[in-house]
Parts: sequence; structure tokens; C-alpha cells
Amino acid sequence: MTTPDPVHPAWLPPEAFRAIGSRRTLVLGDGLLAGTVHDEVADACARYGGRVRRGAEDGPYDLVLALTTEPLPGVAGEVRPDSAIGAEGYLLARRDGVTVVLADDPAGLLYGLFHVVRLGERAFAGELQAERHRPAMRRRMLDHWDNVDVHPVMGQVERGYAGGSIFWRDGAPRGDLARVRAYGRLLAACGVNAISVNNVNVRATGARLLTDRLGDVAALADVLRPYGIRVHLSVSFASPVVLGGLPTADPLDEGVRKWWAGVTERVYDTIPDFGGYVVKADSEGEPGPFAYGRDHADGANLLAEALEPFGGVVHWRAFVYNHRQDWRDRSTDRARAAYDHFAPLDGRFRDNVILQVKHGPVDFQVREPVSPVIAAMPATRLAVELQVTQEYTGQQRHVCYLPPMWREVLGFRPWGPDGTAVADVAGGASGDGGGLVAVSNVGDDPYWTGHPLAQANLYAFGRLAWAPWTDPAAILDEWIDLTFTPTATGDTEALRHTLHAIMDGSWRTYERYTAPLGVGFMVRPGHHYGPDVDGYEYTPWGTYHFADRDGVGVDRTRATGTGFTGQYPPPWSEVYESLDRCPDELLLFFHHVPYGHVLHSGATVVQHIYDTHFAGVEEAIEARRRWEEAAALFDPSLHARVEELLDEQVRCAEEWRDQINAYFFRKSGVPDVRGRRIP
Ligand code: GCW
Repeated sequence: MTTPDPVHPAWLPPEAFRAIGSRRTLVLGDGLLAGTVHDEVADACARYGGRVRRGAEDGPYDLVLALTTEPLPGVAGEVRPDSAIGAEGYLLARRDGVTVVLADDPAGLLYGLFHVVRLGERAFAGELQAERHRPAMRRRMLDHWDNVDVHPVMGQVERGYAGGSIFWRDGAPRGDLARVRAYGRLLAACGVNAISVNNVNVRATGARLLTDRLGDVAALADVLRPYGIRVHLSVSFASPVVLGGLPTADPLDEGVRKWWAGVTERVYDTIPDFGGYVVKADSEGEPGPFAYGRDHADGANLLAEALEPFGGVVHWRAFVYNHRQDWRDRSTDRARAAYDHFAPLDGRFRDNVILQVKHGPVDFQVREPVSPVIAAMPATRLAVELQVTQEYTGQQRHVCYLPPMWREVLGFRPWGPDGTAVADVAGGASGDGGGLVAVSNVGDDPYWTGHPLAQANLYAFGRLAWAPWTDPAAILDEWIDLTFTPTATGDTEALRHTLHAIMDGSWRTYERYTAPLGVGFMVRPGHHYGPDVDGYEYTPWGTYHFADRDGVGVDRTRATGTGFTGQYPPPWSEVYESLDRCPDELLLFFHHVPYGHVLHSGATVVQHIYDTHFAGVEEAIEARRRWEEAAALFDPSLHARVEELLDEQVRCAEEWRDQINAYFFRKSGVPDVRGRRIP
């Protein structure tokens, strides 16, 4: 055991519980999570002088949190609904000076409690007509790309920008279960209910978590359970060979099926509420069913069959593409790959398979269209995967508030304005869709996320998974109120203004000073930080922009390109195909155009590149100025950390601007119409 670093409370500082902690609360209901609700309130009361009772006793009470299965006293009985509230949901009402939270299950009570926390004093004022709240997604999950062993290149956390893992260190459990518990509590407060605890690139000790190291997983499950969080595990498809000593991992082999059944039974003996397996197969070198001439349905169904008796699920990732391409071959298109592999398999997956699809067709770039796979598999449960860790969006050195992008993805309607939205596909028609999954941005950094403002992305992911139609700016307000209340100076309005000014538009700012018009991947190979326009251009990874002296962009049309536009249903198959109708911000994702091509905005492509890169840097400088000016509003060490990071953001934005502008100026020979200096 090691002594934990002092850890920032993120969106659950003690003050967030002040309103509850000074009141009289009744908690009615049994079960582990009802116990958590009681204990949370009791801790707050110990601090702020209120009191809490569990089990019916005479009032009066200011707050009643009760299961509908209990005999409900007074106002709680009056607001009891005649129909089910539903799994994890709650009803919130206030009448005659009593605030009531009712739920059908203890998880609903816990989420209801955190709703009251968000409201603070507002929860105890006036009257409130009964409101029902239910999660839009049944599964709201974070994947940790945490290695158990330190990887020589990727380190302890693959694409982790917040220090080491909170779970693992150097091949062993980190041993700081208090930190894991605090994490679970933060996740419950924003609505997350599942995590996978190891990298999808499963190596050495990571693979053994399934067998002889299962106890390490059980220890995590034990501390996360009181917060309603189920633990999942990334497993290697080759496990029967590498762990079981079998000669094959062929999904149709009887011995292999038995092996998975046996191992899975042992997992459930140890962790009865285990969530299931996450699998990256036949992707970037990971083993999979292709080695045996089988397909992804065979592979996923093998594991699903083993998990089925216990109610577990397999998250099978659709991130499958050829990473050994030749840039001269223009017919192979990485964007097409997931659809080409998976769409033909629709209908073949067992019910407890969740196909986990990255939100864009390539790889978490700052701007991509929505993946066509999401609209192509009506008979398959789909989860949409987002990336909270900022691999391609500033690596938690840049401010980049991602919810505006996620909200666009979730609100996108693949079948046109009258059709279903992505959020509804993930939520599922009967509420049992695959849900929303994201790669976590957390590490053992004292602020959890490296950049303190990156905490907001984690918070907002959970809130959007619960309620995908929420306005990102409103989520930011929630996060600000919880995290920074009270402020160092008491000037909440000024603090709120500052953070909105810096964060609301930060994703678009980042887009402006990095890769233009949806073309993506102009990052330095390997670590993916900072600009290198041709860094990946001639590599096998298949992420090309095809810039030459005449133009730039990838022709993905059916008419003359890779045909990728044909993977969308109408109207998007037509909109993206058409040079005229394709939205500006995705133009270079779908079309190769001359530098003089005129955008809807009226600017030429090359002038747009210059303008946005100059503007993006100005915006980063302005963000830094706003932050400097607001020093008095924030805790000094948090302020200093962000200030340092903003210096780096401005430096890096200038580097992007100069490299991108110089590259396109030199390639095209077209000068900036405003005559600004381009190196
Ligand atoms: O974005 C890429 C990352 C890899 C990652 C992979 C994936 C875990 O660069 O580091 O591997 O995606 O999603 O599997």
C-alpha cells in the first residue's frame, strides 16, 4: 500500500452536500445502494449539522428518499406514482415543505440523491410537481485503456494523459482502493454504471486478470459495487491458447467453447455481478477469429454463449481495418472498413453481443462524419464509443470541451430529419440498446485528468449518456456549480462567465488551428501530439489527405472515389456525394478539391485554411487572457496549473498554424489575400 496523493474532489467537494447536510432526511429501503445513500447523507450531516434516519420513524423530514416497495409516509405516499418508475429511474417532487425522491430500485435512489446534490438549496425551496427521470441508455460505460504491466511505448495507460493508472502499477494492483472508491463515487454522481478495468490491447498480466489474477478484479468490483458500477474486463481472443494451453482459439472448436464456459463460470463465482467481456479482435494486430477462417459473428458469439447463463454481455469492437495499406492503392479506404466487415453480419449476433462502434468511421478525429455502421445494423445491439481521453484533441494539455461534438453525434439523424437519431439507436427502441461507451481520461494525477478543466469532459460524458439531449452549456453550468462552489471570492457569476468563455467554443477553436475541413490526421505519428502534415501520409495506417500542388482531400464518392458515401442511407448518401451539398466542415473527408474551390462560406479552401488557423490561435490567446484575468476567482494552485497549460496550448496552436499554413502556401503557391506572414 502506498500513501495516496492529495486528490482533488472534482465535482463532489464536501460543500456540494451542504444543503442536504443541514437538513432532516429519511432513507427508506434495503439493499447495498440504499445503504450508500444513507451513508452519503450521514457524512454530510456529520459535517453540516443535519440528521438522517433509516427506516420509518416519526418526522418531520425535509427530504425523504424511499423505495416504492416501502410503506410510504406522508407526502411520499401522496406523490407515489401509479405506474412503474423503471430501472435506475427516480421521481422527484416537493410538496408542503418536503422534498421526495422515490425509486423502484436502490440504484434509482442513488441517482435521485445526486440529483438533489446538483440542485443544492434549490431542492428545498418552493413546490415541485413530480418529475420522472430515467436514463436514456441502460449502459453508460467507461473503458480504461490501462495496462497492467508498463508497456515500453504506451506506458501504464495507453493514450493516458493524466499520469499512471488508478488501478495498476508495474504489473500489480496499485493498492489504493480509496482512490478507486472515490472514482466510483464521482462516476455515480454523473450517471456512469459500468467500467472496464484494463486495456483492450490485452497483454501479459492484463490477460491473466481473467484467470489467476481474477482476485485483483474482484477487489475493484467490491469497492465500486456500492456506487452501482459493474466491472467488465478486456480479454484476449487468444486466451484459450495463451492462458489455457489449448492448441487453438478457434471459435467453433468444442474444446475452446468449453474452456470459455469454464473460465466464465469461475469469473461469476468470484464476481456475481460481473458485467462481461470487452474484445478488440483482428484489429491493429490483436488476435481474433480470422486466424481460423471465422468471422466476427463467430468470435463474438463464442464469448456471448459463455456469458449468457450469467446475464453478462460481450462488447465486441467494430474498430477493424487494414493497417498495412499502401498509399498508392487508392481503392482501400480505412473509413469503409468497419461497415464492410460488420454490416453483412447484421442479424447473426447473439442477443448479449453489443457491437461497440466508434462514433466516426476513422478514429476519434476532431471532426468526422458519424459512422455509417450505426445506421446499417438494425438487428444488432449497438453501442456508440466516444473518446473522453483527448488523444487527438489536445491530450489534456489543451482546453477542449468535447460535449458540443458528442451532442452533434448523438443528435445526428442518419435517415434524415424525420428518422431516428444516433442517441435513440444507442438507447434502443425498448430501452435496451448497447448504450454509450467512452475511453476514460482519468489517471493518478491529483486532478484526476491532468488538465483540471478536462474533468468537465468526464462529467459531461456521464450526463449525456443519461440524457443525450441536454445542452452542453447547461452541463457545463452543473459542473461549474458543483466543482467551484463556493468560489474563492464568492463571485460565482464572474467565474461562470470565464469558464464559459474559455470552454464552450474550445472544440471548434481546436478544430480551427489543427486539421482543416474534416481531413483529419495531420498529427505526429506515434504519440499523435502536435502537427506533422505528412507524418502519416505514406505509412501503412491508411490515414491520408492526398494533398498535392493542385488540391487536397479524400475522394470518397461513388462517382470517382472509394464509394464510401454509398454506405450511408439517403439523404446523407446523396448529400455527402454532392460537392455542392456536402457540409463545409466535412468537405475534405468526402472530396478531393482544388485549392481554389469555393466553400459555402464564400472563402476558397486555401483561404479558409489560412483564416481558420490565424483565428484559432487568436482564440487560444484570448482564452489565456481571460484565464489570467480571472486569477482571483480560482484556487491558486489550480489556477497556476491551468495557466501553465494554456501557455503550452498557445505555443502548440502557433506551431499548428505555422506548419499547416506554410505547408499549404508552399504546395499551392497561393498567397493569403490578407497578406499575413506565413513562414
Ligand atoms: O485511436 C487508436 C489508438 C490506439 C487504440 C486504438 C483502439 C487501444 O491510437 O492506441 O488502442 O485506437 O481504439 O483500439
